[in-house]
Amino acid sequence: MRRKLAAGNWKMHGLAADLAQAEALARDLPAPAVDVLLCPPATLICRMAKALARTPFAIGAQDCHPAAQGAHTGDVSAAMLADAGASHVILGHSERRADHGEDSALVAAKATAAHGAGLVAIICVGETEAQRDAGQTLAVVREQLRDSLPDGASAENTVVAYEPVWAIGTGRTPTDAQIAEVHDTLRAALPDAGIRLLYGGSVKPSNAAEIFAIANVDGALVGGASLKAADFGAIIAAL
Ligand code: G2H
Repeated sequence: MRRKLAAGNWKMHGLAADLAQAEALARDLPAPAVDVLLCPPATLICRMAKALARTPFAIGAQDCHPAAQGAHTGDVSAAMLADAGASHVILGHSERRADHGEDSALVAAKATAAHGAGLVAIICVGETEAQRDAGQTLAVVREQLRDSLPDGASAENTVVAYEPVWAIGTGRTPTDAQIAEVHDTLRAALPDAGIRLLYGGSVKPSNAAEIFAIANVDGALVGGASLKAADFGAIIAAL
């Protein structure tokens, strides 16, 4: 039985003052029956890890460099993130694939680096609207998964998130049948039956319970709704 995971992706949102949202959520939330993870911008990892140290909340990053160290101005290594207090790192999010031209081979290299530093890699895959309209969804996510998963991926070190690009931040979500079809496909392709499979893309309190009831959905990667303590709390409670 895979334990459910609610992961909040703050993206490029959040200043020190916003830590109060996370602290309030951790303080007010009844002991969660699921794993909870918050991934703030890199600047807040250290402070959030300290603020939430005695709570069930884990802290994650949103990217890492594939190298352990070196002349890579502006980048952050997996070991640095672990040193700052992170236990997870999101990799291959479609915003990084689009904004920074990241391909699946680079995502796999980053995941290897994350594993080497003891981090759990949350590897994102998902089709664009044009790919879905062209009937390519399953082929696209299968290929992304095959090429993004590093050797040695297991339930202990890897989570996969299905995030249809057209559903991210748009308020649009796939039908239950569309989510089920992709999750069943990804599940069948995963090397370890214990690897958790999250859905991400416009998850909010009003649709969380329905999405979480779909077979092979082991939790959610939540963007916008994770920025408000009440909304993220409601999503955690729906898991
Ligand atoms: C998808 C998701 C979080 P949102 O990117 O990873 O964002 O919930 O805002 O669509």
